[in-house]
Order: sequence, then C-alpha cells, then structure tokens
Amino acid sequence: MHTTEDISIGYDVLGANAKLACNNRNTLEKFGITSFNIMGAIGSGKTLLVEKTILRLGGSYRIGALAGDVVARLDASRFEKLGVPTVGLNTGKECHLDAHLVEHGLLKLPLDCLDILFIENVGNLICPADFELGEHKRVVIVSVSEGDDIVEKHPLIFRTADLIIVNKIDIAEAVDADADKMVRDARIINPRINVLKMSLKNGEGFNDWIEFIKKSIGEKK
Ligand SMILES: Nc1nc2c(ncn2[C@@H]2O[C@H](COP(=O)(O)OP(=O)(O)O)[C@@H](O)[C@H]2O)c(=O)[nH]1
Ligand SMILES: [Mg+2]
Repeated sequence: MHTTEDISIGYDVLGANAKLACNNRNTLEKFGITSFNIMGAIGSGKTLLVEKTILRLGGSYRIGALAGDVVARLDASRFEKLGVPTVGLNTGKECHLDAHLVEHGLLKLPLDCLDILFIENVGNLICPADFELGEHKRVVIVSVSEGDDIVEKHPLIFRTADLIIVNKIDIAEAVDADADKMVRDARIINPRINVLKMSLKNGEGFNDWIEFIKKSIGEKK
C-alpha cells in the first residue's frame, strides 16, 4: 500500500512565494487597491463573473485585471473589450499563478489609476490552493455541473478561501446536482467561509457578490 508524506526539497518554493506575495500586497496597499484572486476549475464561470462585475461596477470603480492562462490570452482580451487595463499571464506548463508572475503583471498595470484588481487564476482546483499571490480575498467559484461532490473532493482550496460561489444553479436540476449540499460541504470544511449560490445566467446571487466586493473594499479603509 502507498502512503503520502511531506518531504522537504532543497529550495523552499512556498516560502519564497510567500515573501513575493507579501511584496505584492504592500504594492497594492500603497496604491489603495483591493484585489481578488478568482480560482476555480476550467469552465466554472471565472471570466464571466469578472466580466459581469466590470459591467456592474465599472462606472463607480476603476478596475484592472490579470488573466492567468496556460497559453493564449483569450480571457485577457474579453476583459480588454470592456475597456479594463489587463495583463495576460501565461504559465506555460504550470497549473497555477504564483506571486512572481503577479509581480511582473503588476509592473505593467497603471496601478495609480485602479481601485480594484481581479486576478483570474488558471483553471484548476488543486494547484492554486498553495500559492498566495498577495491578494486581499480568495474567491473560489465552482459550478453545479462539476458534480455536487466537487467541494468535498477538494478541501484544501476551500480551507483557505474567503468566499465560495456555487455557480450555475439555473442548471442544477438538469445535471442532477444538489447545490445546498455543496454549500453544506464548504461550511464543514471552513466554518468561517462566506458562501453564495449564484447563476450568472439569470443574475441570482449576483447582488450579494457585489456587496461582498464593497464590504472588502470597506474593510481596508
Ligand atoms: N447555465 C449557466 N452557464 C454559465 C453560468 N456561468 C457561466 N456559464 C457558462 O459557462 C461557460 C464557461 O464560463 P467561463 O466564464 O468562460 O469559465 P472559466 O473557464 O471559469 O473562465 C460559458 O459558456 C458561460 O456562458 C451560469 O451561471 N449558468
Ligand atoms: Mg476563464
């Protein structure tokens, strides 16, 4: 039988990442920017969430974006189409953003002209969990079409999240998923987590997300 155990490797990758994340946080604080790390599987609704948020809040707040993808800049161009300063971050073979990539992204953004920064992470529910980026809030968006056991299968990412969005509830019945079970699972893993059920298609739950953003901005003042 195989067992898993922690082994230490010569270079402390996570420690080095944490230091860079701290620098990123200081940079964002200096410019008064509130940042959100949007994590979730491929197709869970990360890009659509940011797009709809830009459309709702773009008139009141100055928004910028970092769009993480393995290759290409399809999501980055979706944000750019909405007039938002955006940097696409390609990770190559890596399944997550890290603080070093974000540091380079920040250098290319007009930080003195931003209030909010959305960082769309690479589509994955495992790798991004370990890598803080310097963000203020960690948001995980899962969709009911991933199966209603997706939360209990990925405890680590929910343990460190500030908010979980259970998305696509408009199709829950069609895919035979119990969205309330997903909410319960998230609260068992992380009792202090905020949980929202949402449909980006019909707008359900979206106002609560906007309130979460405004509250997060307020907490920093
Ligand atoms: N039915 C339904 N489809 C959604 C919802 N949110 C996103 N989608 C669709 O899911 C697909 C993936 O969305 P996208 O934002 O690109 O996902 P990402 O890979 O996480 O960035 C798109 O076809 C969206 O239109 C939702 O609430 N309900
Ligand atoms: Mg996307």
